[in-house]
Amino acid sequence: MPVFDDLSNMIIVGQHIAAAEWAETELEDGVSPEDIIDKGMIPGMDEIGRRWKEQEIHMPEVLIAARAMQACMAVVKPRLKTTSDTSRGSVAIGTVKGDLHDIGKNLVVMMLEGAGYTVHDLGNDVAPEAFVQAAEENNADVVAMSALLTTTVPMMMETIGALEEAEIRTKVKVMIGGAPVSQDLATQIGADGYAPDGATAVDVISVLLSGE
Ligand code: B1M
Repeated sequence: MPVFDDLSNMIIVGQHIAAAEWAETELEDGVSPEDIIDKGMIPGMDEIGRRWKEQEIHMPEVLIAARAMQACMAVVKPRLKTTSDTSRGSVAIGTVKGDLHDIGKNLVVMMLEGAGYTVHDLGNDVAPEAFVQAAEENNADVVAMSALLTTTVPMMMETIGALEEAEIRTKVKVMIGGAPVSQDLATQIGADGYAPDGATAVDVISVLLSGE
């Protein structure tokens, strides 16, 4: 039985090589990628968040933990099962303008790809016009926006405005997520869906595209 706390601790102290090796070994032993993410990686990053909030650590510690998180994701990502041979739909996703947080968004990307969606990952600091362009160029079914800062949440509304201005709002569904975001906010700004995590994001998009 893997001790997921070991992985959480490696993330916390930023041992990116050891963390990636731990994930690799446990995957070989049959542990599921979802368990590695949910029971080892995310709790590690949550603890980093708590320590930063309490001012027990500073930016360099956060950055090395983020690097360990990304190193693990690189190992886990190819092992997430793809549940479908054909694409279930096209999703243009990014973290909104002014916001550099991309760990959570990257996890959502992994879950969506694993579930069989074609994902166009626009990265972080994505301007409203860039979401519009990506949605048009890729004929996206969904525009998915992440924000981690309360100050960048208004960019979600601006992006929805840009989709309306480009006259493609009726062609795409809009989903939002990220720590300062909620279902109430989604309703308020006219987004079609909200997901608190990657697994729910898959379910929400599935419902949005089924037209239920
Ligand atoms: Co920043 N940061 N940060 N940071 N950082 C937070 C978010 C903060 C809460 C810390 C705190 O003060 N307690 C705070 C925001 C406060 C607020 O506005 N409410 C904060 C701040 C203030 C800042 C800076 C302003 C600090 C400064 O410079 N003074 C600065 C801003 C830079 C910028 O963006 N312009 C900054 C910088 C950074 C780093 C660069 C050092 C680094 C980011 C590295 C990176 O992402 N590559 C960083 C980090 C790592 C954090 C914390 C510690 C961890 C975030 C994280 O990765 N969590 C964070 C504290 C915290 O969250 N407790 C903090 C793990 C991740 C798996 O969870 O991202 O929530 P999360 O994603 C979840 C869900 O939210 C959801 O699914 C994911 C998986 O379950 N989800 C979606 C996310 N996106 C989704 C989209 C969806 C659906 C679900 O659909 C589209």
